[in-house]
Amino acid sequence: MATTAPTTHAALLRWVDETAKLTKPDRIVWLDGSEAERKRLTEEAVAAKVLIPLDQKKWPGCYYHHSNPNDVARVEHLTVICTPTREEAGPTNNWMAPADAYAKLGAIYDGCMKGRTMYVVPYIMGPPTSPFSKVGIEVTDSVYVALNMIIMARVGTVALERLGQDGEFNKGLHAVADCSPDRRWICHFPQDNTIWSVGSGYGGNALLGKKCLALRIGSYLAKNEGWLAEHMLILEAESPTGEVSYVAAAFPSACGKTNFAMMIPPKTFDGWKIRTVGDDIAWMRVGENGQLWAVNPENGYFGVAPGTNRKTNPNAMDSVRKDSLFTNVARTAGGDIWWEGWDTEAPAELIDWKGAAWKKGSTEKAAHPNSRFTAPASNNPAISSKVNDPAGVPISAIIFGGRRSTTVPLVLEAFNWTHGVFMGATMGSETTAAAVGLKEGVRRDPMAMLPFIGYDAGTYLQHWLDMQGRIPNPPKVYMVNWFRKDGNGKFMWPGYGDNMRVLKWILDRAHGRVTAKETLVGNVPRPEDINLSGVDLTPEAARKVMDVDLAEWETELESQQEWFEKLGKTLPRPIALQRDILLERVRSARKQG
Ligand code: OXD
Ligand code: MN
Repeated sequence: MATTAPTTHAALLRWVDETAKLTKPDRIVWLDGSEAERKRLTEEAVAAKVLIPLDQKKWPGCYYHHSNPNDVARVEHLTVICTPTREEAGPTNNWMAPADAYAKLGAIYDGCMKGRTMYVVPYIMGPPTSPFSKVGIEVTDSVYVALNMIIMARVGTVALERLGQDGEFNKGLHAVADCSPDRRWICHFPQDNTIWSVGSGYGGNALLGKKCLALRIGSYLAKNEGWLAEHMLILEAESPTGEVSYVAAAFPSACGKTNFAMMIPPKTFDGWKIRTVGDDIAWMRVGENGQLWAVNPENGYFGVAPGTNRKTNPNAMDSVRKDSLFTNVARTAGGDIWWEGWDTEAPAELIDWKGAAWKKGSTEKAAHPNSRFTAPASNNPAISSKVNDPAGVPISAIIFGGRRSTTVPLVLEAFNWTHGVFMGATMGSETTAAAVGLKEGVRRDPMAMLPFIGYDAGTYLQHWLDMQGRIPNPPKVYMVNWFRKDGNGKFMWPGYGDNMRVLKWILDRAHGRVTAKETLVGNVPRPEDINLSGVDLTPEAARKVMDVDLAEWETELESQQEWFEKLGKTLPRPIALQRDILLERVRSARKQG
């Protein structure tokens, strides 16, 4: 931690100087990423009541943070792509002209750090020596953000060393400022490799390496440089014979992504081991053997707490055991924590996420539904040994998943790359009436990237199609659905560890070990090829969860028209044609009865 700049990188020094002239902090502190620094910043945060220590015997190195109650989630309506033209941002993003955005936010930043410290956080997304990795500098007025960045990225001297005298870096300016929802903006300037975020201290808005750099700016860089920046977990699967494979999987939020990345296979799959490479983001490039190779640019987990327990995700529970931060969960006066979906019932009394007294039986939630843990990836007992490998890991299969109560079978294999891109482009997830601000029904969420594509969505799909020409040995592509319901509205598939059964079939296919049954909309497992021994499922339910119902598919394909119209004129023709072909085939099969 230094108050004089530990670098001679002229452009960096100039930018930090300009930023300080605008925001006018009392003090500038450069982070070095040392353990002593983490300790000192934590003490400062505790003294300022930004962090509350938990019981250090039970939760060593763990601290609690209440956010401003008006600032608890990503704000898609205030997230903006600032490209020279509106067309470059496309129909799925908010847009502002760069000059207007710089002027609007500049006025909010002006003097907003008076009386405060400006932390300069140099960081690397990706393993320090990897050709995949990118350097960012986040300037922030929040010690909480600085401490989260220390967990989520590789921070300090390591990043300045990689940058050298003249390396390229992302310029990230963040200020919580007065945390006013009226002066809250998350703006991205892809052409300037710049992010300006103001008015929020919440993770996805404020930890600029994550959604802002690794996905929005990342996807723009990836298109220009010929790679993929995706909202995907990366997992490692080791078979009983010691064969190690990797898959990348995209799921919209609330579909069990972290749980899948940290899955524990059922007892009947003894001998299979799942290890985590990443739980949220994958950067993928063509590498050795013409395969797609992936790295996880992050170094920690920023996970949703409610619903996480020793049964649903023991590895996540072990990951948060030490050196973790908890935001907006419930706590006890004695420094313990609790959230809805914890292993045990709530204690009689808690302090809720807003800091108010809470009594068991209250109709209010004790933890905010989007309360989070920030945990170092190195705490995960099932972390892959390849997580820091500069080459990344070779991807055998890409999986797209959503929450669909009908239509989408447990698993469907794409016929080819274009069909796989079509599957990703049309993937959707059901919202419920309870989810504020979202229309009930299926929200289309291409590759689970809807809020994260940093440019025009149709052009993004074209980039996916173009990648086929770059990948001599591409992964197979799948669609999965753990959430299909029976006639009584009950989930048919047990999910969690039993998803291993589906993953095993996917790997057997990817390695060419089993055949599949072709349906009009994709390939499905033959009953004998998917191991259901020991799973709580009647043969009839097993058939139904994997069934391709053509009447449902006709409705599904028809309903995609509205989405395609929204994407507009840049929707790639091969994607539109995929739908036409599938719909034609389904209609004619239905006519023939
Ligand atoms: C998300 C997250 O919102 O990972 O997708 O936090
Ligand atoms: Mn995410």
